[in-house]
Amino acid sequence: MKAALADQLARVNQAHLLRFWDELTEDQRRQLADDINAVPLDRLPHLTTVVRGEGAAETDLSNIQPPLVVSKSSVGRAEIEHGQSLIAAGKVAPFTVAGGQGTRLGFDGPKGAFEISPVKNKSLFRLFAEHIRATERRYDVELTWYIMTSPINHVDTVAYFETNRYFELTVERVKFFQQGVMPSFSTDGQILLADKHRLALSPDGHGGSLLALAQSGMLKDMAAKGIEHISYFQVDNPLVHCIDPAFIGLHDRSGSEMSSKSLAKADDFEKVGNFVMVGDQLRVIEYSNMPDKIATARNDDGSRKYDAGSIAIHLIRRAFVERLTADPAAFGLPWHRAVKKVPHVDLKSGTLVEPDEPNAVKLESFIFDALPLAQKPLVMEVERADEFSPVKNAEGVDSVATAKRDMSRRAAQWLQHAGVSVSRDADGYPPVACEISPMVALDADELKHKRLPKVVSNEPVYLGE
Ligand code: UD2
Repeated sequence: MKAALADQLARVNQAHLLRFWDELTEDQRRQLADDINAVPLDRLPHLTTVVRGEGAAETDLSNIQPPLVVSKSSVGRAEIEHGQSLIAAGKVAPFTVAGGQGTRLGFDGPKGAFEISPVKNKSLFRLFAEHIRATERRYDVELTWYIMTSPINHVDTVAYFETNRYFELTVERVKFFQQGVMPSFSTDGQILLADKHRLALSPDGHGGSLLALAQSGMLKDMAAKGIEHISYFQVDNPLVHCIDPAFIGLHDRSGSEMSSKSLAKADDFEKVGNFVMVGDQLRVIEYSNMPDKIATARNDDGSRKYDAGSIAIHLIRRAFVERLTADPAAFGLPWHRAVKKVPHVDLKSGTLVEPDEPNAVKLESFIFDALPLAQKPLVMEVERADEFSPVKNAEGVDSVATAKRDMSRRAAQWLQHAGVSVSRDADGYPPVACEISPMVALDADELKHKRLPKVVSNEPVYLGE
């Protein structure tokens, strides 16, 4: 085994990975070989140029314009009904990307297990599961929920669903699959060892979901079930409408291969991607790559010129993913480079180094880089208060506290819309925690048809089954 590995590694200048081979047990050698085999060695020459900052994904912004954005409120009845008929015919599947590390939140477990709802403390996964069950009941359809995990959280994620009896979903219709990994590199392109027998590996970014859908057999599973559209969302947004008829109807009717939701940015530097047109291509520029001059540009009337923020909710045609991944060797989204602190084994001393400063390069690909490859991509703008409040941080912006408050605000807003008297402050927040289970209503209009109290008192409000 050693000779074959050594030969492969020498060809891509990574022979140092076997530096401690002779000290390893048989099991450890097998583990190291597995890690090495998980790395796309044939792509290493290209990857190491990206690592050195020579071929990273960069967009020429000389020919940039704001994109055309369709407002959700302008989507017509016919489109909504079309979306509803696609859902009822089983042609849409929810898809959650949940392979990330969730380091900023500081939660020791899969992020989807984080308990967030303001009254009942339901976890993100439980909220999505209820949304999916409610959709099944409303449209009298069986949905399959695809969930992408990664080697860092796969076992824990599946165990969490098992402990919670799959939140009453049909077990066979919750499909987990794992995304690929990428090694961390030293800044000169050497793969780092996390241990003498382990590479420093991390998930390859949510852009890896496209290849993972193909290679795990999930695309075939979708095809066999007649699923045509993938309703993609991140694990961190408790306000997400996992399946949205207006969005689906608009996307399908427009013949779009990939559609995205946007919202008006909270400020110039909000940490969301930015939808832009570069020439005739729709693209997202991540906040970290957005030049200040463009982020702060204004229209003649003083409004923000580049105001469409990406909330990482997309509809993707299965046929589009099939087209892109038909030849896996030829397919690849651009790699984005991030310099991070990565503990690693020192090759001379064999001891573990815990760096104080960023010392390593991680590479990730992003799903939104598929937009310029799609036919007729479109952007639909939604209301922030109704659809977006991510849990990213333990405190401050996009935190546990803001997500809970925003869930209460939406519930209070829906109650008021349904004729219930609720006191709310100038920003719409109620004085007490409010929560509406997706099993009671999936949107404000559905709540109107439910039996409701006339007034909300000063006790926390929970509407559930
Ligand atoms: C993401 C978007 C940003 C904006 C924001 C909205 C990127 C690069 N940026 O920012 O533009 O839309 O969300 O909330 O996406 N994940 C995986 N595998 C991975 C990496 C991430 O499944 O290898 C999942 C992760 O579990 C989470 C989601 O992708 O559900 C977002 O990941 P993030 O927290 O790294 O993205 P963030 O918050 O920087």
